Amino acid sequence: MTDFKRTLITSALPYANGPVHIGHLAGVYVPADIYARYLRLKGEEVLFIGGSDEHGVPITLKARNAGITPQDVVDKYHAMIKDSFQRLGISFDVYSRTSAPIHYETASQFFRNLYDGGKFVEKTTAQYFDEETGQFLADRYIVGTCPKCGFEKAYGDQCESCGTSLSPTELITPRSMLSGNTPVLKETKHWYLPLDQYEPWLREWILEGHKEWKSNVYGQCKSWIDSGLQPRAVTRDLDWGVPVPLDEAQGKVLYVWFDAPIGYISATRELTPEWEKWWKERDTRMLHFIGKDNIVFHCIIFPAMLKAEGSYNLPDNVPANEFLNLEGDKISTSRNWAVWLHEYLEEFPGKEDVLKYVLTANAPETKDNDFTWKDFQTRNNSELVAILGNFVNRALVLTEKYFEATVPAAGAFTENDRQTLETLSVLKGEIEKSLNSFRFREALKNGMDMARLGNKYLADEEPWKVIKTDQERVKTILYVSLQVTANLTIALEPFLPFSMEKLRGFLNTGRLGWDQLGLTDLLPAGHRLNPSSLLFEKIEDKEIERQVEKLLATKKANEAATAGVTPAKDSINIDQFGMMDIRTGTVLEAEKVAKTQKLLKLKIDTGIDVRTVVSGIAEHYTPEEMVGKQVCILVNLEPRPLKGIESKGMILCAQDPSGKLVLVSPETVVKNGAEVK
Ligand code: B3M
Ligand code: ZN
Repeated sequence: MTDFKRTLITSALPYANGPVHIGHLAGVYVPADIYARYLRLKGEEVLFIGGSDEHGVPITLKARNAGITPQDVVDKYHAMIKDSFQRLGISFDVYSRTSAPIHYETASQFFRNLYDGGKFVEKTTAQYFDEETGQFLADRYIVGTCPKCGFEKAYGDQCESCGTSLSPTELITPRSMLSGNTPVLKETKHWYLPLDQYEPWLREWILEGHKEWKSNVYGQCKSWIDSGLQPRAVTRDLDWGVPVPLDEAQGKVLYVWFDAPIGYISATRELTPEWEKWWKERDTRMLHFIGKDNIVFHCIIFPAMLKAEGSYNLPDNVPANEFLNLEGDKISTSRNWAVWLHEYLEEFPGKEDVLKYVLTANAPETKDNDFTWKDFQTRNNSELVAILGNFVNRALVLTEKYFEATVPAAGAFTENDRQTLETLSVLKGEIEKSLNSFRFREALKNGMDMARLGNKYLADEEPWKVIKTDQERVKTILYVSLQVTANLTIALEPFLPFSMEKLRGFLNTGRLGWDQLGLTDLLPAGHRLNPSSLLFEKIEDKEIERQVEKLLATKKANEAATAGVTPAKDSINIDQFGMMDIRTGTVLEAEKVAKTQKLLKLKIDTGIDVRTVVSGIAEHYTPEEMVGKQVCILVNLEPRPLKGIESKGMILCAQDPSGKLVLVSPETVVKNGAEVK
């Protein structure tokens, strides 16, 4: 690493088509936040950039399915994501979005610069087109069988089963996501970034120049480069995105993965007029925090774009993480298999730091890892409560009890006192070493070792016993313990910002800088402490059981969905249910409706009146079977004509996934007109 004056930290822009979950947090936002807070604490110049990625086909598909506009979709999720990040304490300097006008301007300009500089290759190729909807089928608008693994629902840009990146024309038996039809090939012109031309440079820059990158990142880059890079289209035939700024490109937009990383630049521009200092001055260091599925875009494609443009810095490091699983299963938005941040914040108020702690202690840094609720509880109860909380609580409470909440003056130090205090700067060195190489779980462990040090010290010295014989000695013991406590507020500040703020409140001290970490006189004798309370609370079994049950319900719902059971509808309130007037009634007469397969005409005594109902049950019940049966009937359904017969109401049936209909009847005969509710 060369000398640098400032650090620009970017974190992957989450797609604004759903809320953020623990996988996103563990992979990207929690480590990025820890690093940003660490640098700020060191007094370094740092910017931490975030924002929502609001383009791409999944967003337009979601909008289409919900019958709303793509802008409606991104407005909803951008607001939700931004709010939940803020509540968790992710300390972005700016959280922008790629539908912002400044982004349109920045991304268009970037494209123009490359275009004017002759950096693109133009190609007209045959691409799939849906004749029914009159649309080209880019990326996720098309599905088909994966040529590599045979998975039948591979997308036009990627097979989610084997991970291979694809182009639509590679799919076997392609189908349109819009109409389900087989698409036809039609010619269209696009602009390509000739990645093949950058291959020698990428080899040199990454494979020779960045051997220090994490092995998972370096390895992925090497395998991409070794398998040969192809020109990549940076435009698409879509109507949602940044329009291609060329007259001849009507109806075309920039590919989402072209505009999204430029979003980092737009966000910096939104924040400060000095944005160029952060992007172009060579003494700025740039770091991209991302998940492993984004490595190729941040290590190969975006750097090639920046290189082609010519005036921007390249990333110094891309500390990408692997994936976090949940209770042994891959996290999945579509299967609702996730712990959603906004729900966690509602269900565990005041425990923002606990989530960050667990996700860091168990971060998927070198391999995929598993989040379990049991582990969450154990880490809270046996680490945060039993190690950290217990130590600071004892130091504070004993000082309150013996010395009226005032830091006592130390006498002569024993060997143990000296060693304990000296260990503080040793631990500082270890935390720094871990953080500087993006090993966050180890850094957190180093930080917690400081609390372990304090616990061991108290266990060795037993001030609660010594107080009976030697009050002077206890003054020294608590002086030392309080210095350890004050050091903890610095060492753990990047990881547990809310809790350390609370602890500083108890200690009656302001925020201390990283350069003060390791000092042994942070709290002078005579300094008054504030009243304290517990830093962390135990999490009870029932809270964990509730979460496990919630996941179990999700699992059941998913199983039901695969078995063909329709998912539950949105909830309604009791008044809405009460609007339906359902009664018992007896079928008096029944006959088939002429020239139909499915319809029976029924005369029913509803207790209120005798009326005619036309019902689609002829394939399941004969007229003879129906006569005399007591049924349930929705009597206040608007009358409607069916095959020329006015049908007044609807009889209730259960329908199984095969389509079979069974009448819903009272268990024993009741008076006609009884209300069903
Ligand atoms: N939105 C992919 C993702 O959320 C994409 C990241 C963009 S970073 C410029 O995983
Ligand atoms: Zn595949």
